[in-house]
Amino acid sequence: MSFDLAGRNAVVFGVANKRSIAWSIAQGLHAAGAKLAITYQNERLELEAKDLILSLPGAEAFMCDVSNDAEIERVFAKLKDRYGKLHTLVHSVAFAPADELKNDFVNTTREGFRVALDVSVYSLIAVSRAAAPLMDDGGSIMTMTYYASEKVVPRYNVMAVAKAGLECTVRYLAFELGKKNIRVNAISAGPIKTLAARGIAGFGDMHKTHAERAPLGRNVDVNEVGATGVFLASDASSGITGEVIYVDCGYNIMGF
Ligand code: NAD
Ligand code: 0WE
Repeated sequence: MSFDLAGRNAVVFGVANKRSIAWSIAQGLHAAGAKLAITYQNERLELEAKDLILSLPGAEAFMCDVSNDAEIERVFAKLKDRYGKLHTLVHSVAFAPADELKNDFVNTTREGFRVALDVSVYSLIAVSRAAAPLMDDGGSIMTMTYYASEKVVPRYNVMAVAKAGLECTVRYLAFELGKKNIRVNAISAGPIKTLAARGIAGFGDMHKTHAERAPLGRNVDVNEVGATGVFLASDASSGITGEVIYVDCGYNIMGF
């Protein structure tokens, strides 16, 4: 599978370590010839993320906490300066305070709700607004979602509300940015053992059951998500916008 992204500039948000979905997409974009800017959240992740990012020839690393407007502004000013134009934006960021994914949904706190929707949903609007003026040749924006936005997955809780909001945000952004030939889509990935999944109680059992029920009889590999990201960045997906694309070995089609 080879898509040619030579001459394209991409920015990827959400690399924490080598298991991150963002890292898999970044590697795929790089292999297809794109020039990459990759962001990581904060100083705590800097050591691991920066080494990884700089291991990709030509890639540049930027720190950006997406809950901070000034940091987003600062990063896009640098991107404009360094690259001029942007063609692809990957948003692979989500967070809810740990307690919100442990406690009963009915006890969701106002602050937990605010943080989850701010980091996991509003940030897509903020980075898309900042990226659009750099996407003079049109562009492709993608984000990561999960099936629990539609059907209940116990303990995904306020993150499910956030993902439902995120998928809706994708449609509204796709509508408005369509006139600039900017496409906006979401990839709905099956469960993958990343840092964000690691701390979740019962994730191991869920992962196993998911594989048993999926039509392909296995779980998705992170590089299959990476390949879909490359497809969405490429002209091969030029007619696709506002969509949620499932990369879940077919799990979502099952009723029983
Ligand atoms: P990950 O932990 O590697 O990535 C999550 C990223 O979000 C991290 O890099 C983290 O630093 C970043 N982040 C959190 N708060 C931030 C903030 N305030 N500012 C900037 N960055 C921030 O885990 P992942 O599984 O690769 O998650 C990436 C995306 O994929 C998320 O949107 C997640 O919901 C989604 N997703 C994951 C799975 C799964 O099973 N792992 C399945 C479907 C969708
Ligand atoms: O989107 C996710 C996880 C997102 C996530 C993970 C954490 C863990 C650490 C958001 N916020 C936090 N906050 C933390 O403090 N996934 C799709 C993976 C996931 O998480 C689940 C799952 C699955 C699958 C939580 C409960 C049930 C299933």
